[in-house]
Amino acid sequence: MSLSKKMEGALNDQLILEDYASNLYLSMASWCESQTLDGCAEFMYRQADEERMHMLKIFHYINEVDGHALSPGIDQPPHNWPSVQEMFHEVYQHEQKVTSAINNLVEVALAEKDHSTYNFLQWYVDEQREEETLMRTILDRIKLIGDGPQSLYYIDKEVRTINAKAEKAESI
Ligand code: OFO
Repeated sequence: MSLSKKMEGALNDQLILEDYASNLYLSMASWCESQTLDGCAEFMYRQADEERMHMLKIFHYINEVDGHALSPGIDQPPHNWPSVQEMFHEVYQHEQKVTSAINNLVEVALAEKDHSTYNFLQWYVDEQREEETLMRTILDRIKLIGDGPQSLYYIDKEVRTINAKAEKAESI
């Protein structure tokens, strides 16, 4: 089987989005470290690696089905955030954007009657649901912890715990 040009183009566009997410999260990891938010940094480093893996999985798929995967260009992500709360809010918004891009890809696969790509994309549909839930959990905890004087300490501790759980769940 081979990819239609439309499907190939849409998958190549997704490579750009996944790669940008990886760069954005790497930049966030670095900012967290600069703020001595080491738990948040660990979380963002792991997310950056995951996004790179998401990008590569699509990359290999395109070539496997006789398309041509195009190595995505690098756009500079932001390097600073006004607060860790706002940073996580941006992560959540980015994940929502990726979810809607994945949904569009599924629509293209259906319109092209490309059942192989449709099946391949179901992994991403599940992954986006999990990632949105994870980011919402973090935002809810941040809201609960509030803005008190020690909030950063507790936010960082909480994110470290969430990260350890997510890491464990992935290794099962
Ligand atoms: Fe690639 O899952 Fe998030 O963006």
